[in-house]
Amino acid sequence: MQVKGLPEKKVFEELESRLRGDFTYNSGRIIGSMCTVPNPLAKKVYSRFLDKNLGDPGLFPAAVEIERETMKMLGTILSNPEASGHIVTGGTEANVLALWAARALAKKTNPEVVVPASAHCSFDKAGDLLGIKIVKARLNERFQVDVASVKKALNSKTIALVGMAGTTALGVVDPIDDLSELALEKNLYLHVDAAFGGFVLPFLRDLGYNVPSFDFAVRRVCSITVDPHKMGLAPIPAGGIVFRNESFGKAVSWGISYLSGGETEQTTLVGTRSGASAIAVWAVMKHLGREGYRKIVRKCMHLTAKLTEEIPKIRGLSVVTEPTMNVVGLKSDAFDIRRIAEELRLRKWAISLFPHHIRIVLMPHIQEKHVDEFLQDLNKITNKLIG
Ligand code: 0PR
Repeated sequence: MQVKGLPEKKVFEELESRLRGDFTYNSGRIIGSMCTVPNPLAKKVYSRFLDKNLGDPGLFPAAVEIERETMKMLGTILSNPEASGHIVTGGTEANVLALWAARALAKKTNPEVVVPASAHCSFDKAGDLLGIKIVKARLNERFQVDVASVKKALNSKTIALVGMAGTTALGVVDPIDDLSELALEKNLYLHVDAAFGGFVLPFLRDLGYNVPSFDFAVRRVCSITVDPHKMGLAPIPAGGIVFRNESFGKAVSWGISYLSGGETEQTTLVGTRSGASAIAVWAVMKHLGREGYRKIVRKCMHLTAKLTEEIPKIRGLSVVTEPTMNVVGLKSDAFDIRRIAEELRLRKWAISLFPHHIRIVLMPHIQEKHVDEFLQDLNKITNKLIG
């Protein structure tokens, strides 16, 4: 670090120029990511309340109350206004907290958790951290977890099942009802990872789409991950761990006695944590309301339908599966998908590449003209590869 400080203007100048090299959402080129431009009000609110620390409730009881209300709002879109939980750094931390609670409640040695083969890598991280063996169940032909395979994976050490409501690769929803039946029968914890889908499925349902049950309306669902910093339009970091009721989160409560509020109970991994994140989620949910999110999801689904319709018209290309939400899998039986990804990246499209497909996510920052340009480039690329 230099000895003499730089004036504000100089710091900004250098940062503006250095960060110009990054992709921007508004360019429409970020077409494979699950994040987007935060809502303008959420951004303002976030920067205004940066000093709020939810890790010291005695200092910030009002901010704690806002977080509590935020969790009720999240619970309400997930069919359970009695829900409780926390705004955390993201889906990874939320999934770690869910498995932490499940482990504490089960009190078994050498615990195992059965997750779908499609589960996000955060479950592997959680398993490694918590000393839980993560067992992967097979998928069926529609890329949902095969419940028979889950059943087969169970043994006396199993403590929990995980279902996905919007897989990372394809946005697929698992048969949560069937997982719930199984979990009830075997007395297991059931966690649903709706990190992406949690801010899509409730509004798709409102719009009249046929949405499978995935939330707290399903009997055995104990907790849900839902990330405001994905389709919730909140600033990063904002993940959500929502428990059916307080008792689940309390399974991992830690008593802290020396803070300003006296005896304090912490039910999060992190101590000092951002109040601004939780307050910004509260603000964007209040501001947009169900109607606002519905509108956003409707536009994303319109573009998803367009892309899904147009892709098969391009020689050699098709979609992996009919999308449930605004995630499209692009595959090819004629070309090596890695070649297509490479050509797209050369043309400055930021796409995600999975082993057998390219993932396109039609986030709120994507406009119709971006989809048109993308399709034109796909046409050019396939023509070039055909030679
Ligand atoms: N659960 C699911 C279903 C996810 O898809 C993700 C991440 C997580 C949990 C973990 O969430 P955090 O990354 O918030 O901890 N899904 C995105 C993905 O892996 C994360 C992401 C988002 C990556 C934007 C890149 C990006 O530009 O694709």
